[in-house]
Amino acid sequence: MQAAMSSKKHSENGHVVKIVVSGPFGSGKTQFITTLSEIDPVSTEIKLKSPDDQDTKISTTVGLDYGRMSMDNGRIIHLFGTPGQKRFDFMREVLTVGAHGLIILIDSTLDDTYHQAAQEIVDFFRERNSIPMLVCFTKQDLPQARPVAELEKVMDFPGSTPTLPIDATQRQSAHQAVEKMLAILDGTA
Ligand SMILES: Nc1nc2c(ncn2[C@@H]2O[C@H](COP(=O)(O)OP(=O)(O)OP(=O)(O)O)[C@@H](O)[C@H]2O)c(=O)[nH]1
Ligand SMILES: [Mg+2]
Repeated sequence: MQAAMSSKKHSENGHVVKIVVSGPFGSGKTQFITTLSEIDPVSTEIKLKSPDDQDTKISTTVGLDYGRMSMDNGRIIHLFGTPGQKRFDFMREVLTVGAHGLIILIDSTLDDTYHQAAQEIVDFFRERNSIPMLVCFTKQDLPQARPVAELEKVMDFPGSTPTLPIDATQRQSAHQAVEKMLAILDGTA
């Protein structure tokens, strides 16, 4: 990732940006990358053995997700998704090497127990590195989604971490998250 090491601004034409997409099990990481990628995304899904995890979820990521997209001005964005299951925690560290930005996806529809798991992931990154972070609350299109203000109260984010409500299944909504991440990296957010 040579270009990423240069002192060019992230918004400049031709600049390559690496964004890691993380978050707890089932928060929408694979969906987010699939929605945005301009190439066939690389995925490492296996079927879930116990479908009691979530009614609609039949598979889980066991390695990584990878997708690539380009912005109107020529910026190339590499998206790397982590697995959500705890046994693959080490992949977060592996995938974060050389990353410019971190998007944490958190499911808006679940209760506070789930958000403790989300908090562990936020703390994991907070303790290990200082990569700029954007928190996106997914599934905001679903009727049971909790309001962002309520979710923010349940969680403790570093400093003034920006947050965004999204629907990871909709390109426009997911795209806004990447735009916001780039604005954070460029200091124009
Ligand atoms: N309606 C709606 N469904 C979503 C959204 N985000 C994800 N989903 C769905 O939620 C389910 C889980 O999404 P995944 O993308 O597999 O979640 P994940 O974070 O990759 O899961 P793991 O890799 O197992 O941790 C899938 O059926 C998605 O289509 C969203 O914003 N809105
Ligand atoms: Mg996944």
